[in-house]
Amino acid sequence: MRALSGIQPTGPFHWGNYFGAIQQYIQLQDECDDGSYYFIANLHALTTVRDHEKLREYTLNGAMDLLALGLDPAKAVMFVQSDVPEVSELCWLLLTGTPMGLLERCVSYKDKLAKGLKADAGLFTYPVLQAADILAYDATVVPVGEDQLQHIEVCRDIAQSFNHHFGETFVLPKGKVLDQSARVPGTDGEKMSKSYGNTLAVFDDVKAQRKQIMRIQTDSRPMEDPKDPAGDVLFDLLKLVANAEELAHWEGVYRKGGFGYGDVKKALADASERYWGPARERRAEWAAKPGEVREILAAGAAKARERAAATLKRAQEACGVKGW
Ligand code: AQP
Repeated sequence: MRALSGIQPTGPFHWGNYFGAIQQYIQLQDECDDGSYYFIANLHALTTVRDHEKLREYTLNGAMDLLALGLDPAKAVMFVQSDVPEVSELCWLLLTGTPMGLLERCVSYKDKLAKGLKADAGLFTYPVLQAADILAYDATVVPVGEDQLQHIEVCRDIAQSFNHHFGETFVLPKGKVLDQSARVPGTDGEKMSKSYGNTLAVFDDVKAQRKQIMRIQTDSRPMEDPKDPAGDVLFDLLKLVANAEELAHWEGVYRKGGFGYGDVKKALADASERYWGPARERRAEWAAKPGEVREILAAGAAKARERAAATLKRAQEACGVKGW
């Protein structure tokens, strides 16, 4: 098994990124017998971040976040997407055979349009660059949140079509989601998403995080009514950071009724502070060592390039743009 996944440096990483994806990266770095590759997707981020200083800052911060959360460069290859130019070249080979209709059906693109976000060709063709990212490393498994599963299907379609036309070239990957956190809700109950302004950032300072938690939207059911905790945003978030005892307590309180959401928010803020405390300390240590982080990323890029170059050559020969 070989794992590959990327995360966009479009802003501070949030609970959805961690519980949906990063948590899996950390598990898989121990489980993959054929390596694991994780990258900061700065080329993808260019579709949203237009400030070059911010993009640089988010890229380095993203790497520091991953290290603080437990990614270990001795076990996994960590790099920045743009440091492997072979992938962009592979992307063109794939784009030439990708039907427009396949991309037009992508939900994340349609959602962004529906929410009034500006669409450009980069956003529209995002799944093809993502396919190149995955196929370049012959990844067999792609740990992601639920929102990305459709893109992995698109990747498989593109790879199958290429293999069909030009002969077996690409390994077909499978997406992997965690049942309990495949779609973490944001402070408005919608999918937590950087571009929707509804996030709880992993590394916000304690005060800012409390403020965000206090802003979580709750329903207006009468306080005295018993409530089903299933599907309740506060309870869903509590499940991610609270221990079993606290959860059992709050489940009982919900079912009994007669409580205020303010108390649950306070419990969530306390649990969050405890849960992220150790990673926050490690994050402060990495922040003091930007040179070391850059070295880790450069070493990772060298390993990643070697693999991507071999795949690119295979694809170029298969489709006839090399060896003529
Ligand atoms: N709410 C979520 N629940 C579970 N998983 C999630 N992921 C994102 N949001 C949730 C997973 O995090 C990984 C990295 O995501 P990304 O930064 O590459 O882009 P994204 O999925 O589009 O994340 P955002 O926050 O929603 O960013 P914007 O708004 O910029 O598009 C992916 O594996 C994703 O599934």
